[in-house]
Amino acid sequence: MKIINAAFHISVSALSGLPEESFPEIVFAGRSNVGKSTLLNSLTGLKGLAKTSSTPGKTRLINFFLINRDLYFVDLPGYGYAAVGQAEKAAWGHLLSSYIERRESISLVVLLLDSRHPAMESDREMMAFLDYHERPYGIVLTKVDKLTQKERVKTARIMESCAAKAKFIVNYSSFSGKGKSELLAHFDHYTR
Ligand SMILES: Nc1nc2c(ncn2[C@@H]2O[C@H](COP(=O)(O)OP(=O)(O)O)[C@@H](O)[C@H]2O)c(=O)[nH]1
Ligand SMILES: [Mg+2]
Repeated sequence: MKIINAAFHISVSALSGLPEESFPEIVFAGRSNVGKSTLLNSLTGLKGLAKTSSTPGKTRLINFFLINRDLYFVDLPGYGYAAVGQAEKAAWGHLLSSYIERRESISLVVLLLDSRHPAMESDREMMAFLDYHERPYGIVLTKVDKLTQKERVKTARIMESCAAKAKFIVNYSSFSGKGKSELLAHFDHYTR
């Protein structure tokens, strides 16, 4: 797909605030600081669309972006950030999991994994959760510009073993643009 139009639509902090299920939703999930906001900005070509931050754990809302006026990109709260309180963690966890469980219009979940530390405990839990709820998902390995050759080999090996069910695995760098056209091509199968 080609993104010709992207605009912030709404942020919600509870399921009751979700917009009507008018469009297919491509959902972006990943641990805090994995590079999700940066990826959304790079995909849409709009630098300020999703706020990026080098302070992890800041995004606590589900953000909807309307793409080409017929698709939502949905930015989920980052998970697995240790420094937030247990109660707060449970609250986001609930919002995130009930959204994924119940939302009919989700067409694809894009799971972002840091290419230097792919498939950590919380990532594996997320994959198991998506499998259990039969949500199709693809994997994006972020920040590949930071990988050494040795890490590249190690990451590829880890991905072979843990992601048999993923629809795709894309190596991505928001800084160089690597992986962008490949990822957008995969999205063609999940739009209307
Ligand atoms: N080297 C490199 N750094 C990145 C890339 N994408 C994001 N980052 C950095 O990772 C940090 C977290 O990014 P952000 O998009 O805010 O992560 P989020 O918490 O997942 O939304 C920021 O300091 C970004 O500059 C990338 O492709 N390459
Ligand atoms: Mg973010």
